Amino acid sequence: MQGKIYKILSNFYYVKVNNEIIECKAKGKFKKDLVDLYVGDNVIIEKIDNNKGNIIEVLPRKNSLKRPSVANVDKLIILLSIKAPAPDYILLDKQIIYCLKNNIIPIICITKIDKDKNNEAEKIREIYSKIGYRVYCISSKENIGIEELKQELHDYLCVFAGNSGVGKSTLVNTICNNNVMAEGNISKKTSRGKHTTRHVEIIQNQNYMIADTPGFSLFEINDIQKEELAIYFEEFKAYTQRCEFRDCTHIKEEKCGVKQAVNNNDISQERYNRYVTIYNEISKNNCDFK
Ligand SMILES: Nc1nc2c(ncn2[C@@H]2O[C@H](COP(=O)(O)OP(=O)(O)O)[C@@H](O)[C@H]2O)c(=O)[nH]1
Ligand SMILES: [Mg+2]
Ligand SMILES: [Zn+2]
Repeated sequence: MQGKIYKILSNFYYVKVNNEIIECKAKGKFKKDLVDLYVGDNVIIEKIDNNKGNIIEVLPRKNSLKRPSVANVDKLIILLSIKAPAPDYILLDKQIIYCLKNNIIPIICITKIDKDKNNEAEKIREIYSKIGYRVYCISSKENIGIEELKQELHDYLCVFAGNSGVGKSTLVNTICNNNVMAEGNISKKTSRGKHTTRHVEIIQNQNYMIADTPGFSLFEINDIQKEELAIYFEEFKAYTQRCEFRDCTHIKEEKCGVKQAVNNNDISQERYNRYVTIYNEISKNNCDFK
């Protein structure tokens, strides 16, 4: 029988098979060979009792996230809030890069739009939907945009990411219509939420598969070389043929199609600036290690 690991508690793996949860152990030779089993892993089990079984095989993963451990993530719901905390655009772009690198669909979700006095959400939506990303503007507090977002999540294994305090727990609770997650209070001093979410588990609710996580606030993109960074700024691609050099970095070169496109407003200046910032960050890291 094939199923998906929904929860791991010490040595027990809770595997969902046809809408039924089977409590499994990883046994014998298989256990020894196996480095790790993650929530989200698709596994083959043999049933030994009514609600008990053994995991005998794990199927190849399409991706896996390390901290926290989740496998086979379909969509990363990247949350950024209009206020408290202010939008972290560098983090947003790094998370998009991370998704593209790991075969995950990035979904951008701007939260707390009830606090949007300057129509900032619309600006963000414009920039990112033009590139081709799906952008949702929501308010859990005033129940705006929740239904549209729900359609996006249906039947996909989704992980919510974003800085502490952006409204991850509140949103998951709103979507699931119950109090499955602890909501942190924002401490006035730092304007950042407390870490209240501890373990990973796929929340079982109708047709949603939401892996609640302690929060992906920091993304390491150490394994990305600066030479490949431009690939992950997908809107550059249409203009790179106009670069004079094939290995153009799109930074210092004079005849650069990407820079021309920025000047013509075909590529967002802000996105381009963040490309340069991230490029320099990667360069520095490389220098540190070489
Ligand atoms: N104004 C407003 N506040 C929100 C909204 N969603 C969440 N919050 C508040 O933001 C704070 C942090 O929310 P929480 O869900 O714990 O954030 P998390 O750290 O990302 O899980 C809490 O005080 C929430 O009440 C919203 O849509 N509008
Ligand atoms: Mg939380
Ligand atoms: Zn160039």
